[in-house]
Amino acid sequence: MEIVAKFEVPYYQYLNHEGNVVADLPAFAKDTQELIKLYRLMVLNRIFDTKAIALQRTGKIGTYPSTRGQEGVFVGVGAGMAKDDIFVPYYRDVGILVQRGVKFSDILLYWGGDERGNCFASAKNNFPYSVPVGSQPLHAAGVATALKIRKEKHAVLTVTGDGGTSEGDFYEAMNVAGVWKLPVVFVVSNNQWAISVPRSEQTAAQTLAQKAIAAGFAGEQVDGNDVIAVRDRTEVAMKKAREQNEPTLLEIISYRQSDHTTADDASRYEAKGTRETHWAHEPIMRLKKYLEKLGVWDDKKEESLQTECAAEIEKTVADYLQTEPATVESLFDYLYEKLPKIYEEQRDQLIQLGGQSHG
Ligand SMILES: Cc1ncc(C[n+]2csc(CCOP(=O)(O)OP(=O)(O)O)c2C)c(N)n1
Ligand SMILES: [Mg+2]
Repeated sequence: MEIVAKFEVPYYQYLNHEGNVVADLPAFAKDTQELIKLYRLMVLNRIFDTKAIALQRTGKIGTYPSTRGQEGVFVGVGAGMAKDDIFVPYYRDVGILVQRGVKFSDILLYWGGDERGNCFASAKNNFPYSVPVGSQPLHAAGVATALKIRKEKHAVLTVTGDGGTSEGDFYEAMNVAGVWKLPVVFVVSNNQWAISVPRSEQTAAQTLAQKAIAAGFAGEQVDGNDVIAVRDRTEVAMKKAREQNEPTLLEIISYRQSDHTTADDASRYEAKGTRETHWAHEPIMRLKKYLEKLGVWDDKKEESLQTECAAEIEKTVADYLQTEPATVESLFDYLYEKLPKIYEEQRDQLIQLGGQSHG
């Protein structure tokens, strides 16, 4: 017997959960202003998240997938991308989209059932939200193929959940990315749940990162509660995709500190106390501890940041609530170039009945 192949999956962390540096920091992380920017974005996203859930509870939006506890993942990935890169989002990617020119008010509009919130007119390098699980990697591989044919030196990034990695589509996209050497990064946001299915029942694979190995490229794990690690590994992977047409899979590990969406009740399947145990590792407190140790953060700065971010979110919520509602018949607008007769009749009936959507 001889060994014909051997593989390794590295794990990246720079800040441990006590806020101590455990590895050589990347260059950007030596600039405290850069770290404060990341910190602010995580705080802003959490305030938005809390507000979005309150809006759903009071009937102002339809449903909402929380990002609580996962701010390090989405803020770090967004910060690691360049403006000209292309982003193919799944439904939990608020923290990335808002760094790429999408407004929080558009995100509320979308979850309020208004497709105008999903057109991202002011942020053209982003695909619209696509909710079918596992479909995004295929779209991303397609875009990466186009970039390669056009010889454009940008890269594509897409995010899939841990559950999404069990879909055939996910493997097909990875396979083609490997064999065609596509400039694409597959982020797997491993929040340890796919609605009620825990990671342990999702796959027998030891890591999700190793799924890249079968497709012929590298996979690595990143501590998703360490925003420094997430930004750094995203930057490295995107550079490799742009410059060498070499794909990467980043399995970014965090914990879903919420129900799956506002339509779910995790207390029916999540063991009592689990969430609280994981809370000790959440990303905002970790960076705050580090900033305090550096002597660049204190209670006064925290208070003014909280006030400033809350005001920004209040303003965006007001923008959303003041948006003229879409007409109900607009639900027929985005499926067909020319509406089939049967739908034309239904559309006309709706117009006769009158009525408006959100509000
Ligand atoms: C093809 C498909 N099957 C099922 C669903 C219903 N569904 C929505 S989210 C979800 C779980 C996804 O979990 P994961 O991929 O881990 O992402 P997370 O929501 O945890 O971020 C399922 C099964 C769907 N949207 N699309
Ligand atoms: Mg998940």
